[in-house]
Amino acid sequence: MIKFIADSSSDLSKSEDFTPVPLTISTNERTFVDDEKLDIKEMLDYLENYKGRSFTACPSSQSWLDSFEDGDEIYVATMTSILSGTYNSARLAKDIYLESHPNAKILLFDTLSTGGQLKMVIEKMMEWKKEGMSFAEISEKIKDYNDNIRLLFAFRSLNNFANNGRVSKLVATAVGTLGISIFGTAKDGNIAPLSKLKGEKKVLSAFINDLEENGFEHGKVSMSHVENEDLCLKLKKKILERFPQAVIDIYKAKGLCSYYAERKGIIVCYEKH
Ligand code: X90
Repeated sequence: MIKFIADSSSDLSKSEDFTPVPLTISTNERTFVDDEKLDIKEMLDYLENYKGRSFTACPSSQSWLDSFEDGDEIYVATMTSILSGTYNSARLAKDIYLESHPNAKILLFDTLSTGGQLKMVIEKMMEWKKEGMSFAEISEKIKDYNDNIRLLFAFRSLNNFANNGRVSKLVATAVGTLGISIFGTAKDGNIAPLSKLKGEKKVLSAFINDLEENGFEHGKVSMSHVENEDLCLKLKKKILERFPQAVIDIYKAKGLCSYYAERKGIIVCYEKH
């Protein structure tokens, strides 16, 4: 059986060919599993009122192993190994699975990114497979495809990043101010803030400028948001005015990305050429 698998930061839902493997979001009192049953609004409300600390955890090797079940040709993509143990735990599962299934083929790919980029990588591998590409060809081509995707974000807060030691407190402060967004990208597998912007107009221009500077013309754009469809629709309109051939997809972030992007955050990934 051919399987496509990614951790839940891909924001992809379970389907016949695709299996998401959940991360978890926890406080000392509750754990939220980032699966189909998670009520994201309820989680965000709870965390907003919770006084103590919250944290996330990568999937266990056992949950990766469970997702591999019955697979003989398995394509796995993960979020960045620089910020999460997700890739390593999948690597361990891969080794264990191959011991008991020596004829299976497993491609395990570290996107050094997350969110829409991970989603686009999985969708591309599925598309290639449908077109009849072999395991070897897909394994060879996926890095170039991944390198051609750029991730951008605009967040109102970096509190959860800072509290989990994934960005310095210094970068995180000054963002909490009303109307200020932090605009940034993913670089070498890490979060890389680019600028602080005041007001929605500046945020929209920052996205458009970035697309222009990177030579965007007619690729796919994947936008995820945390309770902010409005900003995505505005950005979609602006992108289409400037690049009428862009193929734009807007959707709600699932649990893990919602936790880090926080309310009103958006993540935009695009194919540069
Ligand atoms: O292992 C764990 O507990 C998960 C840690 C995840 C930390 C990063 C989550 C990013 C979520 C933010 C996108 C912007 C930064 C991209 C950097 C690659 C969404």
